[in-house]
Amino acid sequence: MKQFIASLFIVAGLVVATPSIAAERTVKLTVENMNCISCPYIVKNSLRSVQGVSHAEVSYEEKVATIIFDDKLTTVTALTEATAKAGFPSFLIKGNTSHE
Ligand SMILES: [Cu+2]
Repeated sequence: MKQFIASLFIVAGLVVATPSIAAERTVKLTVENMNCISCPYIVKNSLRSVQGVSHAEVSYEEKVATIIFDDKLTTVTALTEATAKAGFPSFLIKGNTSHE
């Protein structure tokens, strides 16, 4: 019973703590159509132009974009739309949502 109560407190703590850390998120997108070494720069610039993005790195070798953004200012959809508009459709492959 003691353990049960202790675990309840842990769960409650997590629920309370989540909103305060929810602002900054890191996601990885798989990026299509990158076929030369200039492409990552175009993708990177398209991502950095999105309001709320604080960091964007694109790996040409892995075809992966890593983005740090404020989820109060933008969404993953806005990020994938930004790369798609630049000619590079992208898809979420990993994100630190509250469920992970
Ligand atoms: Cu290119």
